Amino acid sequence: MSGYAAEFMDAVRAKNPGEPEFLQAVAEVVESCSIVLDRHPDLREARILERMVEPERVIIFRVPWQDDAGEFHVNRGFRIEMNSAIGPYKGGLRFHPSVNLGILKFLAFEQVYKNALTTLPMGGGKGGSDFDPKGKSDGEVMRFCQSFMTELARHIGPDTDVPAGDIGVGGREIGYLFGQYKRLKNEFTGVLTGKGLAWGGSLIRPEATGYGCVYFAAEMLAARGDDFHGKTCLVSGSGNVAQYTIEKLLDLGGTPVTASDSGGFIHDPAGIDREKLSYIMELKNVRRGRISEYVERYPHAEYVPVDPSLDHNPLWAIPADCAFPSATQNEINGTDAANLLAGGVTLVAEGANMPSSPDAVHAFVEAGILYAPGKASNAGGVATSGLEMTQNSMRLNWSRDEVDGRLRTIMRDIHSACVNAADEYGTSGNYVNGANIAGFLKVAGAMKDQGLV
Ligand code: NDP
Ligand code: 2IT
Repeated sequence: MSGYAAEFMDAVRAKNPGEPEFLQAVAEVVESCSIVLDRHPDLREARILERMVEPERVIIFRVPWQDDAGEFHVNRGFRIEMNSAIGPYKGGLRFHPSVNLGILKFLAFEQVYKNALTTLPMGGGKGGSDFDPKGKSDGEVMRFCQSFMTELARHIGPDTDVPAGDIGVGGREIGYLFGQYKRLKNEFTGVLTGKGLAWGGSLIRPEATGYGCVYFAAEMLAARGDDFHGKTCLVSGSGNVAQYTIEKLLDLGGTPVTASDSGGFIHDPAGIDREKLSYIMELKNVRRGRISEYVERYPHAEYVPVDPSLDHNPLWAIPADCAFPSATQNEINGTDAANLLAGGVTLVAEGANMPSSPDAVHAFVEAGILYAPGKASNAGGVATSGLEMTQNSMRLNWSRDEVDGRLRTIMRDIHSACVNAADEYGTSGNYVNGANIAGFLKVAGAMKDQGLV
């Protein structure tokens, strides 16, 4: 890191102790953008980066709720309103016991640049709670969501801040949250995205993150005159992003062979076909079961439990052509990255947010493989949320083909924006720099135009 970047990071570190994920996300952007600041001293003088790392607003609140046995519980709720330079705050809600301020600040920070890349007018935000939906009844989840929204409703609105799903928040939770917002405000508006189709949702939104990630990867391959046919693909996670990544890989001729959850992974060398994928969808979305159950139904596949204290995840040591990490942050460390490269992987497209540790990112960039950072490759989800907002504003619904076509165009445009920015700043082929620079320049320009904001 250059002198300015190193000094900048020292100051951010001193001001945000105990937030390693946030510091990691900031360091990555700063590393890519110091070359931009060298070329644009006006942005440095305007202290744009210093302002960007300070959220516009952080809301932290108590969420009391009652379980089915009548016991009282309390969780912590958050909403980070990071940056509204180019549109209302936009970003998901995560319900997971690991949620804390630093993790949501990292996600909100990433979201600012990701949303800028989508070409749509959306600022960046993120929220959630340390509530663990696992093992809870529908009634418990509903009461939690109602309590969470009772406070959050004061801070959001269709032109202010528009939350959506993330880990632990899917269609069921968005329904409970939307119902409570409507009761409190007496307004039927597009205040959340990921809504049900009958009440303002958009076709393709559930599929969009996974589909978009595979569209982005297809663009990277096409730039090298290649495609997915005959390619073995590793996928982690078995939630929303992983499921639709697998589906689109099948559409485009790839062979997905793995899926995982926090307990371990399944490896199905014969390939996860459409019938097996529908089993996974029913298992995870309806029965809310564990991926280990896959091998009871398909005994030729192998289930490997993963001990979190291991220094690597054996999923990433399976020989393959492509990898789609779609579970959570830092799921690929330096050892995993070395294993992926040794196993023949030449394309990594991130469905999850920041799934690769800094060591892993450097290994991929150093090796010169096709490596897409999440803020570019997983932007299809929020982009389609943007399309849901547009449809809500127009009070009409687009067809599946219309939304899918727009998603495909957006992913192609994001790919071009990354390639062009990387070329312009002398780091051709580096999608990390391309994504960070293109996202940064758009938001920085808007902030500058708006004065001291
Ligand atoms: P889901 O809750 O639907 O699924 C999450 C999956 O990841 C589950 O299989 C879960 O396993 C696994 N997982 C979660 N936490 C961990 C962990 N700490 N260790 C190992 N496995 C874990 O979430 P999504 O599919 O929506 O999100 C996955 C990733 O994609 C996240 O990084 C999210 O931020 C990102 N993302 C999501 C978008 C969306 O539109 N939903 C858009 C862009 C990015 P288990 O059930 O055992 O917890
Ligand atoms: O990380 C993300 O981009 C999301 N969880 C989706 C956000 C959204 O507003 O659709």
